[in-house]
Amino acid sequence: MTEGIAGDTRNILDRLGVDQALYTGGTLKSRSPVTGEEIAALPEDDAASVSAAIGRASDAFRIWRNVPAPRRGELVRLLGEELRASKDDLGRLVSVEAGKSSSEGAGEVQEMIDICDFAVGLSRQLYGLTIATERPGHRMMETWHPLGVVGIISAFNFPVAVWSWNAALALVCGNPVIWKPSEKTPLTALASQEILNRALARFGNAPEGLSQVIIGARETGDALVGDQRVALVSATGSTRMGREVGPKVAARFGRSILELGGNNAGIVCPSADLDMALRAIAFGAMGTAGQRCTSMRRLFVHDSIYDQLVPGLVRAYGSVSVGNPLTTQALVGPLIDGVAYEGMQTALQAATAAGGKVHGGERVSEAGPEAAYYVRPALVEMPRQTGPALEETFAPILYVMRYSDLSEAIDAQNAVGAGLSSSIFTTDLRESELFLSASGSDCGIANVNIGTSGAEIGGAFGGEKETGGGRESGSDAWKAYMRRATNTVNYSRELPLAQGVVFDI
Ligand code: UN1
Repeated sequence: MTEGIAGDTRNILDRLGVDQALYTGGTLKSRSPVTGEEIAALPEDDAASVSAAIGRASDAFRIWRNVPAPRRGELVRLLGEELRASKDDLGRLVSVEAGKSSSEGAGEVQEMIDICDFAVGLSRQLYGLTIATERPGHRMMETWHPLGVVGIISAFNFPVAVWSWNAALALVCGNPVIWKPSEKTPLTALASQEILNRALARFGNAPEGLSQVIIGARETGDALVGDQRVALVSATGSTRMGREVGPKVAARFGRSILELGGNNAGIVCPSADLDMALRAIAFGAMGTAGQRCTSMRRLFVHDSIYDQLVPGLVRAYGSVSVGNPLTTQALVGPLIDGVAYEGMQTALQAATAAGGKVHGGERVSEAGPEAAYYVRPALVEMPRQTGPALEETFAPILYVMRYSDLSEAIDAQNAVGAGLSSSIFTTDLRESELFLSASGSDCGIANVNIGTSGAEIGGAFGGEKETGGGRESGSDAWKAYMRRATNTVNYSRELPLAQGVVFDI
């Protein structure tokens, strides 16, 4: 297991300082989608070891919540430094394990660094309000306190960035974290934990159990989700997964942040800069082989420009480079596995049956061995929005449809279950403002003249409806990781009651 990609992986893990015992001789097999080869076999956590991890985290919470927030920020500052030092190795490991292009692998680590910087600033800005009170000699305010143990469940497609959005905020907010990475990408999690361990060693006196990784599949996640001691579960993945996790956490009155599926659309208006739109659509729909939750999956093109834009897009689909992300500069890497490939083919067959005209979508066998699944991204001209266009298929398929009336296009865009991201391409102020208005896009992210994917960490990230409603990352997303107390202080010698109530005893 030291040849080829497995050897390469081992070298990266060695350089990052990950103990071999954590990824050899175990039951969870990890494969690289780049070649389909097995690269590791990790020992798994069972319910008892998850429970023990939660116990350690609970103990850590009692200490960490009293560490001043700016001091907690110092740990995250050190994490950012360590990530900068390990950016190349971790980025490459993301490419090995998730199949991302080298630029996107590095970009993912940059996203981790960015959220660390954001969280460090935040550690001095966990502001509460002072509120006008109706009672004389009183002061009313709110304080934000640490919440408790935070469980993080992440998906294969952003194997490390999504953890960092949650962990950086949770740590400055005073909470320990327990991370259950996707069983498809456990090595990047071990590596990230090791990088954090280096920051912890430099930090000096952080409590044991402040950040832990648990390895396993569904049962491991279940043990985290069902445990009363986990105050917040932040889960990223499919809507199906969210339908299970959300109610389980709610049943024990836990808190959850759900970041689930997307069926993101773009609308191209007559006044759009078509060259720019084409490039934005190409990255949004084909980038990461269509495996971002923000990937563009539907496109509504105005009748008057359809024949200008769509043939150019079809050409771009035909010529985009598909190949090994470790040895070539290809823009499109592999699908994560054979199941994803089957899902893509099933959707394309359904699209054909619904009258769609499919361009691309075939397997690119020369890009990798039999066990790797490289595909040419598919553009499907659909007569109307039906069948597979209404669902999220986690693969590079873009359904293209014509429209003639913008309000109808917006209604069609909103007529799907998910509500994550959306874009309009226009230079007409009335059109863009309508799109951003209350009767416009119903998504958590609505963009003008950029694609649906590639959000920066400064904004709140997440979406509505079947996307789950959670917000992570920037803006005031930190509030989900803290509990709010409203405090009223009486500094007078009287006891006036609110609402003028009299109770003279
Ligand atoms: C995801 O696909 O789960 O906006 C997250 C983006 C990235 C994050 C995507 N910043 O595309």
